Amino acid sequence: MSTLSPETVEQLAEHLENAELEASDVTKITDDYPDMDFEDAYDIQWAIRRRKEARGNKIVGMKMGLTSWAKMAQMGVKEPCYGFLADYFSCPDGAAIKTTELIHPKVEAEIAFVTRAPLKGPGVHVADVIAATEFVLPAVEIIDSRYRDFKFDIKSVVADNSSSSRFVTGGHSRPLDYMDLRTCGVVMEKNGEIVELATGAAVLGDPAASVAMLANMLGERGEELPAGTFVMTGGVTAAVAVAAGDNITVRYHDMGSISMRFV
Ligand code: 0L1
Ligand code: MG
Repeated sequence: MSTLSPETVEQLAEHLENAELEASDVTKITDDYPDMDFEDAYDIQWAIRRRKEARGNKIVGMKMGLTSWAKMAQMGVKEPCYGFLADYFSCPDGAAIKTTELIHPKVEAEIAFVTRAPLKGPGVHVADVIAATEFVLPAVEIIDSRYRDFKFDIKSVVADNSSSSRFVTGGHSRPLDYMDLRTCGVVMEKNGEIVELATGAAVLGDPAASVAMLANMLGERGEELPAGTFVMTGGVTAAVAVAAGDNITVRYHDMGSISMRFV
């Protein structure tokens, strides 16, 4: 049940979106609104999404966050969350990513799905996701919480579009029946040194479970995942901080690799 008025939701959406667009950090919004609930938090996120669409941006996908124990432990929160991906978040493989447009970026190695049939919760399970998947592919997310020093709680994060900022796709897409994503190895290198490694099972036991959870969370708001949606399922490892001058390569078992540099 929402606790914030529609005017406050719009004000907070403007506040957080300005922080993103101006790359300037802010204090977590629950400091001022301690009683806000998850519905309020998602109301603010959806208001940010509407602001972007009204400005002409396209929504090109969805992401799940905090779906691995490594990420939950790193951030001290226990609930997965979702966010949306706007067109200008997307960067090509090999991109030079401008740190001047970001506050304190971190990279996450993820596995992404592209659907071919709609998924609408409640009740979506892994088998539904498998049946609705066109292909899977490597993706690296660059998160950038707008909160000072990445200090937040889960409701503040959700309102801030779950720290969504940039993402890079690359490597080779695969039909899901060709892959066992649970044993798909992922190795992240920063400046040529291995900094994180994991397999897909790190994400809720199976990255397909993350897509199912997203469809069920959207279902609570009467929303669905339309056919053809790109979905990032969450970092398989803890996120790695990056700064200008850093090079990141993520290698995936049998799906190629993705690289980017920060300038
Ligand atoms: O994609 C993510 O896992 C980010 C979720 C939000 C929390 C964070 O900024 O680490
Ligand atoms: Mg992520």
